[in-house]
Amino acid sequence: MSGARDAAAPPAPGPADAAPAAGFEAVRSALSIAQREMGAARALRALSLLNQARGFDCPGCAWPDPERRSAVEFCENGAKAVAHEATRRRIGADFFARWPVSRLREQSDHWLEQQGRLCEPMLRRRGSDHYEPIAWQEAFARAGRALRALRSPDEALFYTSGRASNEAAFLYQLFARELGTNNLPDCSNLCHESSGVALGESIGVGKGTVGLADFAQADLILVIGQNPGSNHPRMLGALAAAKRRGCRIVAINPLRERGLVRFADPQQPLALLGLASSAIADLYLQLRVGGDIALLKGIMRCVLEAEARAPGRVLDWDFLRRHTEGFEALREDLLQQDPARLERDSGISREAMREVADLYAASERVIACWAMGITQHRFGVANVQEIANLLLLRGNIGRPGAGPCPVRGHSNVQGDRTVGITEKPAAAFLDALAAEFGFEPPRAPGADSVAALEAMHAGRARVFVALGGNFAVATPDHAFGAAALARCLLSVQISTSLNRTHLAASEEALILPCLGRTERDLQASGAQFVTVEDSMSQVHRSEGRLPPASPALRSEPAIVAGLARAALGSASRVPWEALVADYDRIRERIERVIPGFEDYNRRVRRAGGFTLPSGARTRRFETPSGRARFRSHALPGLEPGPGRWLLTTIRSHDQFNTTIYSQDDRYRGIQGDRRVVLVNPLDLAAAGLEPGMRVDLSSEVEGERRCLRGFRALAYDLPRGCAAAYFPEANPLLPLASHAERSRTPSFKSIPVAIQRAQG
Ligand SMILES: Nc1nc2c(c(=O)[nH]1)N[C@H]1C(S)=C(S)[C@@H](COP(=O)(O)OP(=O)(O)OC[C@H]3O[C@@H](n4cnc5c(=O)[nH]c(N)nc54)[C@H](O)[C@@H]3O)O[C@H]1N2
Ligand SMILES: Nc1nc2c(c(=O)[nH]1)N[C@H]1C(S)=C(S)[C@@H](COP(=O)(O)OP(=O)(O)OC[C@H]3O[C@@H](n4cnc5c(=O)[nH]c(N)nc54)[C@H](O)[C@@H]3O)O[C@H]1N2
Ligand SMILES: [Mo]
Repeated sequence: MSGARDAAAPPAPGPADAAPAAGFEAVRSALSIAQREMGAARALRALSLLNQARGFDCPGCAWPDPERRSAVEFCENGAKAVAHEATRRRIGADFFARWPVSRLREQSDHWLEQQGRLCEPMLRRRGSDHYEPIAWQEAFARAGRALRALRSPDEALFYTSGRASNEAAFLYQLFARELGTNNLPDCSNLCHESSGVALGESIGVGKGTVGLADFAQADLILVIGQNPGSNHPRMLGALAAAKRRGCRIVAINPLRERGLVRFADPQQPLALLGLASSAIADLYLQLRVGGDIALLKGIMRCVLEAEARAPGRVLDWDFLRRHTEGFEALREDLLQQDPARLERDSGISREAMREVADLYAASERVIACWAMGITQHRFGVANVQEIANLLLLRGNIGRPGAGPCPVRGHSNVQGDRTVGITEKPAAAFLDALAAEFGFEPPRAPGADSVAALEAMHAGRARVFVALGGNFAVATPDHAFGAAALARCLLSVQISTSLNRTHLAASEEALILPCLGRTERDLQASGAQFVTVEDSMSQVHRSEGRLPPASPALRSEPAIVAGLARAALGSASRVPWEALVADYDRIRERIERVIPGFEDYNRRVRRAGGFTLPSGARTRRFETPSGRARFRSHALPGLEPGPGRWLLTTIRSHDQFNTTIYSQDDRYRGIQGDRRVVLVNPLDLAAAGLEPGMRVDLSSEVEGERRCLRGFRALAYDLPRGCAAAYFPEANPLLPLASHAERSRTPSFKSIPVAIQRAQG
């Protein structure tokens, strides 16, 4: 049985161990992309402002900025995200005159995004195959008329992607709610919703409890179902620094990801010259896809055994008695597990489980980090709650150096939730909104991302508005998404660049191009900044300084206000124009509605901003009983069956979600092709397939059969019976109905598939 492998073990049959992640290679790649897209001068200016106190927040991931910043406070992939936004390429009216929508549909997603920044508002009229320019006021009026004409405000959907600022997002939800709907699906539904639901129940708050300072104190950090080398590269710096202090790191991931194996810190001169790099993971558990519950139960069983050998010395009894409930039920559940089944389901040996348990029991302060490898399963909520169980056993929460750390994706996805982007608003929030603005917000829950697609498909929702994102590509079952949008009367998309969702066949479509993070935002009262909340609840400012891609662009808050005024008319209780004239006025409203933002405008102007309060951080658990709760879950039982694999979908090193920068995936040694499926070499041989061979993938989930043709099978170091393919190429294999229990996050990370030699 495979299991834990020492990080110093000989190279595996995958390309992951070839060289350290980051280092010179990363800096060179970042600079060359930046220069190609932006030109030398603009690149230098953009990168020197990135993540600096008076600059803009990186539009990439939500990893926080350290208190003491270096001159180079960004990573290779942050630089790519900035280059993509600050590119010199433009698409305006002439482009859309040349390209009918039907021909744009034939282009790849990569090609669409690479055309450059959208420059002016565009309208595709009913029956036309072309987008044509439209004046801003006319665009707003058109959208306003369509929204007013609906039989019910619940026929409108307001999707948000997590790049929107607090100010834009607050206005957007205000608009939807004054119109009369809670239909606010967002990318969080597709992402960390499982973490929010699970932690809310377990510890009374749907967010993590650690800050960067805790990384400097932990003795053990678990990195579960996360690939920070590509998706949160600056986290590797925090892990390497922890490592230098003697902190141990355990990686739990079916793929041996290079960034978790070895890292050369681009901020250290020796590392840049290729003279120094650090090993990251002390222990690397290559578990089976979907094997996390079995593994965590196995580890917890070993912790209980250690407690039995040294009663009173392993578990934190004082914490358990004072602050938790449900421990006895957890213990019973663990004791009745069959250890052989835990090994089989996780693919990890008992010895390796014991090794982690011993490390865990010997560590005073433990942090558990996780991302999409945990949340995007049918049992995503259960996964997160089993992680919380492990932490609770030794009181690893609410004290320095310890706690849960769901590492967020989009740079402001956490902030968007905080300021009201949710289809299930709390009553207290709605009460505060009502008191502040003097209208009665709707109380019935709205549609999440899955329900939004279903509603459009069934003709129950007719107008689709999106504040960023690429909804039809980020979601499962692309054909269903396209058909759903095609039934809408109107789609209105506030965007920076062209993507496939703009090409959906709704009767009419508007593209409203907006300023990006990097760009100067001038309003009536002068230059504005916006604010964002990182993955660790730190709220800080972000101010664009580059000249806008086009003089016709408007800011997201201004576009939302324009739409709101047009839809709600003069009867609206919100002074939209005044709020947009000076974003301090928006922040004053946020402060009055949402707890934790006291003195917002002053505190956010301080270097580093401020941290939002959270009860769990001080062991005040805001659950009904005031205690943290152990929640046990059944093993999911994931045997994909003979001749089948459990497929997980992953991001390459050269993409940001649906935006593909290139066809390469440097750290995994894959070049020039994204339609690939990674399979264990022994599995390939057993199935009579050869590496590089053309294959078809098919799935049979929820009674539906789907097939994707023209993939290439690659031999890769991952457990037998498991496979991996890229998001979004593999999304058509997943039906919309397959999602996590309770959080309804699509099960993007466990799709049973067959892999067969390509037909014909
Ligand atoms: N450069 C870049 N940065 C990004 C993004 C990007 O696309 N590009 N996206 C942003 C967003 S929105 C998000 S949500 C984050 C995503 O960040 P991640 O969650 O790191 O991204 P994924 O590629 O989805 O990777 C999931 C990891 O989980 C592992 N995994 C898959 N299945 C399982 C499983 O069953 N169990 C376990 N334990 N592990 C599993 C995979 O091997 C992979 O290493 O990154 C954010 N940052
Ligand atoms: N199979 C599979 N599917 C997945 C995932 C997976 O791991 N596997 N991950 C899921 C996850 S975690 C997420 S978060 C979703 C992502 O879903 P989305 O957030 O909907 O998708 P993105 O690709 O991030 O959106 C890219 C588009 O956003 C627009 N944009 C970029 N910057 C800005 C800006 O500053 N303002 C505005 N208004 N628009 C902007 C551009 O037009 C760009 O085309 O995908 C999900 N889908
Ligand atoms: Mo995400």
